[in-house]
Amino acid sequence: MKTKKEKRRKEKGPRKARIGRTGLRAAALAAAMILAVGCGSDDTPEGPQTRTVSNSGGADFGTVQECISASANGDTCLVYSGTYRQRIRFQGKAITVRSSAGPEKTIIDGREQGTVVTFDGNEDDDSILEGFTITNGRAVSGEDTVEHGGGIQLISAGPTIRDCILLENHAEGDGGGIYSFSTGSSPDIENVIFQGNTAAGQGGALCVVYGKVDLVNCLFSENEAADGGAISGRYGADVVLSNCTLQGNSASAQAGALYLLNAKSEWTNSICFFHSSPPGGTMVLDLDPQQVGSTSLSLSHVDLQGGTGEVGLTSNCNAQPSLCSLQSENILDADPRFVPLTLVEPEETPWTAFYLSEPDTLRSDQQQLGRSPCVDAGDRTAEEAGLEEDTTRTDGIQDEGTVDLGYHYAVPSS
Ligand SMILES: [Ca+2]
Repeated sequence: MKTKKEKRRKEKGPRKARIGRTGLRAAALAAAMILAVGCGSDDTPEGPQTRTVSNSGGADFGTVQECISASANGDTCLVYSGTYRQRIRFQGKAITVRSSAGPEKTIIDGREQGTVVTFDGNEDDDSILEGFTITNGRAVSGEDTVEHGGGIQLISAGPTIRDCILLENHAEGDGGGIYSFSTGSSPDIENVIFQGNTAAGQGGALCVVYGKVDLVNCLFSENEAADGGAISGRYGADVVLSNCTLQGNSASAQAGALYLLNAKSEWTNSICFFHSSPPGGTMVLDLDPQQVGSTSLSLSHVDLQGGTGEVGLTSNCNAQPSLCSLQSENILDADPRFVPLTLVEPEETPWTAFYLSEPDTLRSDQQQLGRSPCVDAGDRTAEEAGLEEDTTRTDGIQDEGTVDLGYHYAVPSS
């Protein structure tokens, strides 16, 4: 899994904006160097630095936080495999914190002591968290803790979170996996798996209050909450999903998949199946008439169990239909024919991958299932979706032609 993603990352390289800013930084450093030399300073000017982290020795630092504290904008913390039992804060720095061996082998374990990763320093997309499993976060009210965002909490921050697994985090409030708050928050979340996260309130995997969250190629599986088993958006939130799979999430009060209150959400090329919630819909549009704003949901090329009949409107929405809207096109309501494969990592935890059935593979069980209706059901090519090197197939053959719906896996290394 990791190798393919690393390859893709390498080929795509860092974002252009980041290269541009790094270039400016380099120019500024060069100017500083000339000044420093001119003044006879002994300081040795340095460009962007990469520092290493290992909890078994042989690296610059033993903890991720020590490395972050020592880093300046443009620097990288390269974290070697291991389980790091700690919580980290980005401190507003435009740095990359990434693992060398991928999320299965590099785990940040919050030990149920609080939120595992905090972004609360106006970070933008030059602050990058990449290649970790984030687990055992626990958001509870307390002197040193908050009740929202068990795995990751974002307050006025828009970092890039990439190639991570949010596994079994919990919030006493909202957002078991991730809680994103404030109009200034606009994280980019790419290739992230949300598995088994829970919230006593809203959004078992993700809760967004104000601000915009972009989710590309993410998997939400078996997350639980009272409202919005997988995702909740409130009060001006804008939750955009493309090529995401939501499966088996559940809600005890309402909306196993998605709950929206004075918020909007747009879904493209995605799958939403096998959810559990009380009657009223897998997706629920709600309206708080005491607050400004409206609620809207747009679905395009989505395989949605029950079709748009599973999009429910609350009585407040029904009372003001002009403020609650659903737009949909190319909705499928067909069993996606997942081929669940049991994976036994990270840390020996068995869990399931959701590939799409493809009878052209040599697996006899898939030949009986037939081809998943989600294959080639997207609105653009795999290349246009940036997923031409990833796969929905158990044999790892890359997606070609029209993009398949839902989450794509990295192609295993041969
Ligand atoms: Ca395809």
